Amino acid sequence: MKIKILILGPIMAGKTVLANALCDLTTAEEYHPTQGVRIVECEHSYALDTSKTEIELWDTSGDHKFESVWPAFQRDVHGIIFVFNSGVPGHISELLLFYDYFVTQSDLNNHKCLLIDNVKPGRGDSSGHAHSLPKQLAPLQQKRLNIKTEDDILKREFNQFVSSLIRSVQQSSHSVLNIL
Ligand SMILES: Nc1nc2c(ncn2[C@@H]2O[C@H](COP(=O)(O)OP(=O)(O)OP(=O)(O)O)[C@@H](O)[C@H]2O)c(=O)[nH]1
Ligand SMILES: [Mg+2]
Repeated sequence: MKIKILILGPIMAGKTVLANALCDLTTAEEYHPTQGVRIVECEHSYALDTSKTEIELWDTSGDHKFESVWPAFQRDVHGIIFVFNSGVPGHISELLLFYDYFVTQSDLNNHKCLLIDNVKPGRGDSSGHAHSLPKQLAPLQQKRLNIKTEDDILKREFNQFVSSLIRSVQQSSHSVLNIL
């Protein structure tokens, strides 16, 4: 089975850092903006499935100059991880733009989304409170953590998220078989 997961969010939110952390790749110290998209693959063992699931992580650019390829990002997607920093002005409105295009307009179920509020140290908000999110985003699973230093928590969340995506793919293929 192959699962396609999009990583979306504003420029410099930490999407590339997150994709690298999940695939055990190292990230360069200096910032390199992603050009369009970078696809990285990792494997996942799901407890109820002895076969390994291949996961395609689509580490996208937060830059709107790549909007023309958003339809290709969207095609055959199973789940979305949104990365943002609630302490950075403008990130929540950017997040809503991505949410509107990739979830609301695409009719994707909120259960197939995970929100990661990346708390970067040194921004003065690392011990602060999470900034409240707009009500449209309330039904989404969300986690506030530092991607770089809390990668064990990140991996645990990710594994749970992927397991739930696999379950929903299996359930929908069972219902198709029942119809046939
Ligand atoms: N200290 C710290 N730095 C971070 C963290 N997340 C991201 N950064 C830094 O922030 C910068 C941007 O991170 P990226 O992951 O490249 O940002 P991006 O969301 O992929 O940005 P685009 O590809 O341009 O859309 C990099 O210099 C990272 O090293 C974090 O959790 N802690
Ligand atoms: Mg990037």
